Amino acid sequence: MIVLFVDFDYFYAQVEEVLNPEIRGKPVIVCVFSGRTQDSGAVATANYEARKLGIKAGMPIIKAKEILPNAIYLPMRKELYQQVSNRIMNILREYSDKIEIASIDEAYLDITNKVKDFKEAYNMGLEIKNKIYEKEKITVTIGISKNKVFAKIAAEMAKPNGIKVIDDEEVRRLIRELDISEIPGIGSITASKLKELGINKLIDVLNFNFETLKKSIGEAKANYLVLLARDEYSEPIKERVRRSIGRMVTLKKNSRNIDDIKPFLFKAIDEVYHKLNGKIPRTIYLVAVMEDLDVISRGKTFSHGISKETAYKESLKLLEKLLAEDNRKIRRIGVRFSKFIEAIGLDRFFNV
Ligand code: DCP
Ligand code: CA
Ligand code: CA
Repeated sequence: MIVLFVDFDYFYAQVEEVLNPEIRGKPVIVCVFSGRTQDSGAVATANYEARKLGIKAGMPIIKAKEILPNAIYLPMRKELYQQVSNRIMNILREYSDKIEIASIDEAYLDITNKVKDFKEAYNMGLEIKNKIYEKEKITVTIGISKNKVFAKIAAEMAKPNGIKVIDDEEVRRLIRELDISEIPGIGSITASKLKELGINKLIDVLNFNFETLKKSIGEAKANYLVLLARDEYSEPIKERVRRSIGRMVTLKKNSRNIDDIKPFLFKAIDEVYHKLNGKIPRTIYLVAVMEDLDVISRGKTFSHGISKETAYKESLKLLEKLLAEDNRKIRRIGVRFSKFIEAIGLDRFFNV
């Protein structure tokens, strides 16, 4: 197997830099403000300028402000980052349809049938980096190896804006030499349990009593480490089935007027129904991005499938409800559908 893993660099902060180029070069800190007091909340991520000076994801905003009172503090705009992410994932789909989107900024591509060796995989990686930069001005780091875990480790080693191959020989070396806390999925708690048992490297797992290991860290993690240590790990790339499908559009100007919003809403519905490819949803969500970029939604589940006409009608009802319950103006409007009716038998013949 040849796995190519893509991890977007300091992602939320980088999107902010792309949107506001004037903040580039300065420490930028993206925050999740909880809203309880002015500065309560946590750091979601920071650019490398801020990291160099000691800022970390998860740190309380108050603490970050003690360290860097003059950094640029921005509220998290998840909706925007998700859009950029979706567009980058679509670029990645051009390189392999076997793609596992692991999070907003990570994807694994199975490129076994697309390249003949790591050299070609590396070149594909360079091409992907260039394409993403050209289209979105976002830098990413790429890791390539024989399985998902070592592809991710390769990316961790090459961050930021890097690309690295871990070939089979280096996998064998890392099994002996890499600190066990560097293994994806092994958090600090598991790592310290392992260290107490005297397990510092993957190789140590092989000389350790499996039952004892299982008791300490649980069966799933114990099995995972044994497979890795034996160099037999080969989890396939899992193409996630899309559980929901939606579309958002931006209004001409922020509004609370149903007549202004309606054409945009119906346009979003038309586009989703086109994308549905005959799948029939039972749940509809109306999704609105408010003027302050807060995202809210209202939904309804039917006992039967939702036709496009029902979707028009129901979305307007949900919009009225949302406007009655919220007094802000709407900036973007859209719909999301889920709970698809299984077209029994059909999906075996059509690729739905
Ligand atoms: N994130 C968050 N809260 C955290 C950690 C991460 O909200 N405690 C968000 C913000 C990140 C995104 O998830 O931009 C991806 O997380 P990563 O750990 O991949 O970190 P970055 O992409 O920010 O940085 P790196 O360049 O190290 O990949
Ligand atoms: Ca990541
Ligand atoms: Ca990242």
